[in-house]
Amino acid sequence: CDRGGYRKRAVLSKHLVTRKLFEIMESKQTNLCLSADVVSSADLLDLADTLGPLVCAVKTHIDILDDFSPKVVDQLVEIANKHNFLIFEDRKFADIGNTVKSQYAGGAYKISDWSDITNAHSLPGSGIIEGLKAASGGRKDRACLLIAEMSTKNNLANDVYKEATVKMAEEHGDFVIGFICTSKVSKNPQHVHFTPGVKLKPGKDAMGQQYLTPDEVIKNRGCDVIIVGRGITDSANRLQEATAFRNAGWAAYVQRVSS
Ligand code: UP6
Repeated sequence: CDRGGYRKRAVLSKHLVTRKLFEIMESKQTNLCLSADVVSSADLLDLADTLGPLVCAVKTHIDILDDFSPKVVDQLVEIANKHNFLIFEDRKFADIGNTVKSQYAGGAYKISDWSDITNAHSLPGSGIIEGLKAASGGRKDRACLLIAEMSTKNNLANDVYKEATVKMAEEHGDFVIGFICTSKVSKNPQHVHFTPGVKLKPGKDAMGQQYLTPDEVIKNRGCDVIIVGRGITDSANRLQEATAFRNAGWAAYVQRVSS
């Protein structure tokens, strides 16, 4: 039994970004987050504009662009507003508070200026959250996901690590809105579970990535958002493939909440 669908959870969520995300998911009927792991700005913007109507969020690795310029993120924000999706920079911060503060707000990318959501490893302890929060200047429209589990084979996140990560999230609900994970790690309905390593068929890649299906992730494991990269970007027809993921993710959600 589900503890309320996305719509209910939008209403009870205190964080602006959580509310906005659940509202987008419900109104666009999608729990698909596109992982736009491409190396050209033109390709990134084209993907965001073409697939924007199908997704609740576009996840970037801004530092893999060969031709980054600040203009790219301005354009990405425009496209996000046009199609109503959130931007999620998958920075995976992992340093001391004082360092991540500069990495988040400064440097070449100024992530906190344009990305609604970012993420961080919980490994350094809660100082990393303090640093990121300080960099966001108390903006209520900025949020962070903690990496509770990874999709990769032989990763080191054990149950103790996971539980401590969830506790950290609970203690920083004004900035941490959920997790990167491969299962439902928190029972708090305000926590959003984002799951990478998703393809239409289970499998793996040559470097430790492991794939689960949308059905497994959303229906069986109770996660909220599927993150899909190569399953879409490697396809000859990205629009058709993204539609297939969107439909599969949504059907799995509908089955979960109606069971
Ligand atoms: N990602 C994972 N696994 C994790 C955390 N993050 O795959 O545990 C990210 C990768 C990539 C995307 O950095 O951007 O999710 C997955 O891409 P793929 O669908 O092409 O495998």
